[in-house]
Amino acid sequence: SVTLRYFCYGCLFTSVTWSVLLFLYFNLSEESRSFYRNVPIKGLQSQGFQHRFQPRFTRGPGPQYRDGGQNRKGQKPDLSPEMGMIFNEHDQEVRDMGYHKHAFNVLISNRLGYHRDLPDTRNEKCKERTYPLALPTASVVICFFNEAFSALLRTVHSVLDRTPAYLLHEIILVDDNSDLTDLKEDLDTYLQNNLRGKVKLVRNEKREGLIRGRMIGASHATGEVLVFLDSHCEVNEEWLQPLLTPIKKNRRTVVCPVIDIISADTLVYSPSPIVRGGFNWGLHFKWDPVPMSELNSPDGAVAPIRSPTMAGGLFAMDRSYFNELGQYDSGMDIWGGENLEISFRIWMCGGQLLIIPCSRVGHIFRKRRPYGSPGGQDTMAHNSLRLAHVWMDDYKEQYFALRPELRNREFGDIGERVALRQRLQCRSFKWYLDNIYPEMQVSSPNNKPQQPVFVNKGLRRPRVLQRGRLRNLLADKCLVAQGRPSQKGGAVVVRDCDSRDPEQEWTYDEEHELILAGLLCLDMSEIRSSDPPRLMKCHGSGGSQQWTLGKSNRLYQVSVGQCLAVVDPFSHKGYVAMAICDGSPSQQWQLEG
Ligand code: LR7
Ligand code: MN
Repeated sequence: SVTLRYFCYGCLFTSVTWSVLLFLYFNLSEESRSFYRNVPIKGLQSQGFQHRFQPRFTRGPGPQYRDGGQNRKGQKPDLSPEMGMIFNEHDQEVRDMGYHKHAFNVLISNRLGYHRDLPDTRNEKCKERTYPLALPTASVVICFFNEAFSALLRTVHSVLDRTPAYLLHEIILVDDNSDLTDLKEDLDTYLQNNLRGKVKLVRNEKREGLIRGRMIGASHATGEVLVFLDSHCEVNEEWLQPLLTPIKKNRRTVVCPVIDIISADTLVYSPSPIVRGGFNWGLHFKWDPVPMSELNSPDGAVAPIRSPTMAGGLFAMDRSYFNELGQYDSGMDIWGGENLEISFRIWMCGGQLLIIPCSRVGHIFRKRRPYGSPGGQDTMAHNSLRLAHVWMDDYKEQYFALRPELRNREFGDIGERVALRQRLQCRSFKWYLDNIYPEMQVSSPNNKPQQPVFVNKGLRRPRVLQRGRLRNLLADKCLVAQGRPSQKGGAVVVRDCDSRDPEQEWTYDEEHELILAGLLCLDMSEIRSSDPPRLMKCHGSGGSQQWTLGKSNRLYQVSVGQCLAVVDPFSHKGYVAMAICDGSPSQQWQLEG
């Protein structure tokens, strides 16, 4: 329900650097590569081109997916848009199965391996900050269900690589009864061979869901602070110290990093704007702009920000305070609602919830959740009902006004949670709204929805790099809309070129979009990569609308990993399709002015 929109600010310079790095890698000694050899990881072993992308297993010497160590300000990391290129059927299968099972590009995730450098997305002022040396130790708890192996391992290694050892008490992995057998075996092998020591694995006998899963993880933890992460994250430079510092100062402080965006289609890591957590009366979490009144500290953009709610997945909390405050509601199942429940509880029962702008952790934002609940129940509704009945007093009516069908729905026994609220002598929901979330409108039904936080693409047009007709060199025809280009979109075909026809004019911009007649973007279906490309409204978030115009005249589609080809160059039908990039004449295109 949360849509993050963001710009691709210039992946332009990246491909050059990338090629240089690959070149260097090939020319490095056999010795540094033999490092990978005897590690049997299923599904990651492959021949041909792919051996270049085999993961690194420890942070030893040798090449890595580095950005040159410079992290030039405001730039994307050097991740080539062609990282997802498909070379054979095996690649295609990894990609398609990956989208099916995990809803992100697992092919790229595997190629990235378990370590990569990230752009340092912090404000410059953060880099000058210092933190006390004596800080509480952390137990990092990562609960997962059927996670893609490489994403899980990158989460773990990013923590090991970017956390001072003396602060990292342990990492606790909770396998929530995953049923992907490969994942189980691979993880066992990998943990035995590589991660003995700081990483512990707990397996749930049955599927518990992320809420009880985290409680189980926390019950095994012995560090002073609990840090929860989703299983597809990458922590950034100096992420932990700024989280631990405010907890050390006041143990009733719960802190969240800024959650940076890892694209599900390209795995590119980019900064998030500084926003804070809110919610709507449907009890969905949402991001809000930070009100001016909350920004007026002398430290401006880098001081902690009070947040009415948290997104849920990424936060740190004193372990004894977590227990004292009632952990989570163990009557909540699988997914949803626990984030608002713990947020309300923190504020109403004497704690505070802060977002720490100097701590950055990336998270893969997927467009759909790739799993359901075991019995197909709507666990979000079940969990929300529980939290509404325990914490929201009369304001639960706001929820029922939107979801009348839930008014009489069973939600199980909440006796213990009500008793907890009494025992902790928590304040009223009205107090919370008045003092912590005054922006929240208590509806009269005709209130306008609040402005979206993420900037609308239409407000800022990316710079045009090239303009002209898009001619296929073999067919000697140009790519056009099949009918008249309209707001609705539609198919594309090749037809005789006509230099005076404005409806044949494409623009190629710095965001790697191809826009026809200033109107619609060339777009690929992400679910069905076998479908031909089409024209769609521009969405501005790369992926399915991101193309590169290569040196060899190929037109490469970033999220699909294939090239645009004419199907039968001499047929009048003019059909086009995506195909494995092979440099053949049917795949050669020129954008000519
Ligand atoms: O049955 C399950 N068992 C699990 O162990 C279901 C899920 N999980 C694991 C899963 O593998 C993952 O590691 O739990 C974690 C979270 O599940 P996601 O990644 O499917 O959730 P999400 O990122 O879509 O949803 C957000 O809201 C959830 C509400 O229950 C949780 O609080 C997630 O942690 C939370 N994620 C974040 O806050 C990251 C930033 C997203 C935003 C905004
Ligand atoms: Mn997640």
